[in-house]
Amino acid sequence: MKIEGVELRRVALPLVAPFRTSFGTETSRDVLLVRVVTGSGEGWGECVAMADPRYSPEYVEGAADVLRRFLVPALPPGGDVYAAERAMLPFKGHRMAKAALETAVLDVRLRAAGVSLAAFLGASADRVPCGVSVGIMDSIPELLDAVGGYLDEGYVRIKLKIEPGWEVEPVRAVRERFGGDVALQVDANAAFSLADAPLLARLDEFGLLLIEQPLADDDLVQHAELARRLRTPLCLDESIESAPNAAAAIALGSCSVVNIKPGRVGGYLEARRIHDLCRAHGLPVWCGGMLETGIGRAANIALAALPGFTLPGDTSASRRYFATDLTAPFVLEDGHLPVPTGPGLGVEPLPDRLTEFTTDTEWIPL
Ligand code: SMG
Ligand code: MG
Repeated sequence: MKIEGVELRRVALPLVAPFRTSFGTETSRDVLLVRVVTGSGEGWGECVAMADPRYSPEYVEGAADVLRRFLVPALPPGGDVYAAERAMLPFKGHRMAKAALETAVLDVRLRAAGVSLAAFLGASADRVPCGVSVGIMDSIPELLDAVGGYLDEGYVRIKLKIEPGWEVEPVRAVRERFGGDVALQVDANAAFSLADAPLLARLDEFGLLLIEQPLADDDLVQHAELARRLRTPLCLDESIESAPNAAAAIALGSCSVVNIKPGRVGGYLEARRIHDLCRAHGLPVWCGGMLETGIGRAANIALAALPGFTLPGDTSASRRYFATDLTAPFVLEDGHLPVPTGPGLGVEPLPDRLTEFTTDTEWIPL
C-alpha cells in the first residue's frame, strides 16, 4: 500500500436546531474531513474540532493548518496506523487533527484488509444503547418538550447541559415530569468552580448517573476534592486527553467514570488504551460525541461496542443534529444503533451530499 496524498475537505452542515452549551451556541457544523488516497482505495476521517476554540484549544482552521504544515508531510506512506501515530508524536497537542488523519489511515488499511473497525478494536456488541445530549434552553417548558420528544424517540439516557443558573431547576423539572427511572446525567463543560460544591451537592438528591466535567480542564486535584464532597459520581471529559491523563485522574480520585472521545485523545488507538485502562481499574466508560456526521458517528459506534462501554453514550441518531447527513443516516431502533459491519468505518459519504455541502477542498501530495 502506498499513500499518494491526502485531501482536506471542508463541509458545512446546518443543524436542525441551535445547540447551546455553557460555552456557546452552535447553529451549523463546520467539519473538516480528511481523505487518504492510495493507488487502490481511499479512507476517511472526521476532525471533531469546532469552528471556535471554546470546547478545547483546537479549532477547524488550526487543525487544517497543522495537518497541511506538519502532520501530513510526516505521514509514512506505507499506511501502517501505528507508524502513523508514532510519526505524529513529536508534534505536541493537536489531538483532534491527529485523530482525523489516523482514522483515515486506519480506514483505508482496514478496507484493504476487509476488516471492520469494530472487529479491529475488539468490539463485543453488534448494537449500542444510545443517549442524547440536550442543550440549554430559554425556558423549562421548552426543555421538557425537548426531553419528552427524545424519550418518545426511544433514547435510553438523557444528558442535560448545565451552567451556573441552569442546574438544579432543570434537573428537578425533568425528574418531576418524567420520573425517577429515566437515566439522567448532566454536563457542565467546565463552567463551575470548587466554590460551587454546595450548589452541585444539591443535585445529589436527584439520583443522577453522573456529573460530567464540572470544573476546569486542568483541575484534576480540585475535581478530586469535589468528588469527595458529592454523592453523585464525577465523570471527566475535557480533562482526559490521553491514557496517562486518565491514569493520573484515577490515581487522584478525580473521577469514577470517563467520557471517551477519540478526537479529544488523538485517535481510536489511544481511545482503546483509555478503555483498557479504565476497565482494568473497574471504571465504567462511555462514548462522547462532537456532533459528528455519519463518518465520525460510524467510528464512534464501533468504539462504543467495546466491552468496557457499560454506559450509554452520546451516540445519537443522525437526525438529532442533521436533516441530511453526509452518509446514509443512522436511525435509532429500540433505543439502539447498529454497529457497522462493513470494512473500515463501514460507511461512505454519498457523493451528491458531499458535493452539496463542501465549501473547500485542498490536495496535499505525499
Ligand atoms: O455529538 O451528541 C453529540 C454532542 C454531545 O454534548 C455533547 N458534546 O461536552 O460532551 C460535550 C459536548 C461537546 C460538544 S458541544 C458543542
Ligand atoms: Mg462533555
